[in-house]
Amino acid sequence: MTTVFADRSTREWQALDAAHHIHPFSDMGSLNKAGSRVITKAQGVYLWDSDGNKIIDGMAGLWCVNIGYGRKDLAEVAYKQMLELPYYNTFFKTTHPPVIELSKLLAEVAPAGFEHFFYCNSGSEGNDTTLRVVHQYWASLGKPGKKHVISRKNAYHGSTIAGASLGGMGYMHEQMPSPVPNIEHIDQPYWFADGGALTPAEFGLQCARQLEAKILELGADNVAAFIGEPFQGAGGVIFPPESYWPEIQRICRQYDILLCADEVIGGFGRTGEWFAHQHFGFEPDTMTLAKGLTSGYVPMGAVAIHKRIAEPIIAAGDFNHGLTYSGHPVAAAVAVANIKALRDEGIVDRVKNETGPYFQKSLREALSGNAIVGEVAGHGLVAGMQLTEDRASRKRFANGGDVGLLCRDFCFKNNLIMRATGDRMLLSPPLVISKSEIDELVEKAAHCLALTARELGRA
Ligand code: PXG
Repeated sequence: MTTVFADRSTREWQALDAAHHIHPFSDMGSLNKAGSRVITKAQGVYLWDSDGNKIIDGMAGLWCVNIGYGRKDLAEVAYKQMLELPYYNTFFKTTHPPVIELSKLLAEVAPAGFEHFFYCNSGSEGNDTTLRVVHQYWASLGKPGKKHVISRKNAYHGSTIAGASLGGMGYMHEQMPSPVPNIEHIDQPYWFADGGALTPAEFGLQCARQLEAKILELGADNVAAFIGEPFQGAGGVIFPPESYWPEIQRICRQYDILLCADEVIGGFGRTGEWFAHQHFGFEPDTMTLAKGLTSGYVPMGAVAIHKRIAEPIIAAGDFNHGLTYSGHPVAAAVAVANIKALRDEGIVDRVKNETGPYFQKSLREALSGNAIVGEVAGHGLVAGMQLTEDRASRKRFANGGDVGLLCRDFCFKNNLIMRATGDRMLLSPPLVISKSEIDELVEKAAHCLALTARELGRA
């Protein structure tokens, strides 16, 4: 097969990239000197770079390629849809078959009550939309005073101004002209770091009750919603204690506060359930969707709105929000093909019953003897490994992040994509990964973590 773009040498690609391309979340000075890795093709769970290295992708791209790379059926659907109707908008009393079919299908795979969907192009826009939906809901009930949204420190909700304001990343807030007002952050449920002598269950309740304290401080009449990732992804695959979400839900219901689940990473099978909140046993009012919605083949985001929220909004008249590409026909057509494949090929079921449990067990066994791995958190096909100076006391490394970067360098050299967030190493492979590919992934991850321990004189 000929490539879309003529072949160049790695040096040539890197020079052109350095000359003209500004990368996200990067120090361009040092990146341009070192040169980026040029990824040229992919198949299944593997990537190839411009030097011909075959790399196992333990991160499904950026937590998104749930269906795996190289699906011809998705490409064919996009091609056909582009020829038939490459674009039309969904403003001004119009619609089209792809967006209708997608909405019907999402209503089938989503939990009962999620029957309405608003479309955008990314998770960030999804959370901007969530904020708009929340405010429109309270306005439609005649309670416009409910304006505050409570989120969490170390949450990731995107990089638009609203997404980053909802998120709890201080280093992003520092670079914004001013954050969106009326957003408050409580602590994250990160037991390993902050749990002290409490049991995880006690700590989970304590963290959840910070929400109650914040609501009481602000006044329940002024609070619109709580937003959270069921498990924090970019923040380090932090799985909250089991006690956390039921208590959050109780508090939201008691004080009449909407519960918004950011399912951008957790959605579409990552934990073995269709949506991660189902794993944690709570019932949100809205869900932000992106990434796995199209498996990253084309950009798309959405907000799923429970009917108890959607109905008053629909009854209230104009909702003054929309994007040129809301419900884009090509993205919607790809999303339909992707979701049908995840469902009809039993991919999500396999994560729940087979590959997920196998991955979790293999990873824990392979790392049990590594002195710097303090915890393996996760479920299904997502895991966070805490690097620690002392396992027994859960003491973390003084320069949080240095050890993670050291490990990531070993991964790079060993053709493994494993992400580092501070001193946690993260894995989130494509959901189509086979057991033998899991063996390879776990073996490589364990090897790189062993090299890291040895470098620190701990093996
Ligand atoms: N919510 C969550 C939970 C996310 O993980 C977004 C919203 C924003 O989605 P968009 O499509 O606007 O990027 C995300 C995105 C990382 C990393 O380093 C994670 C994300 C994006 C970029 C980097 O782990 N998640």
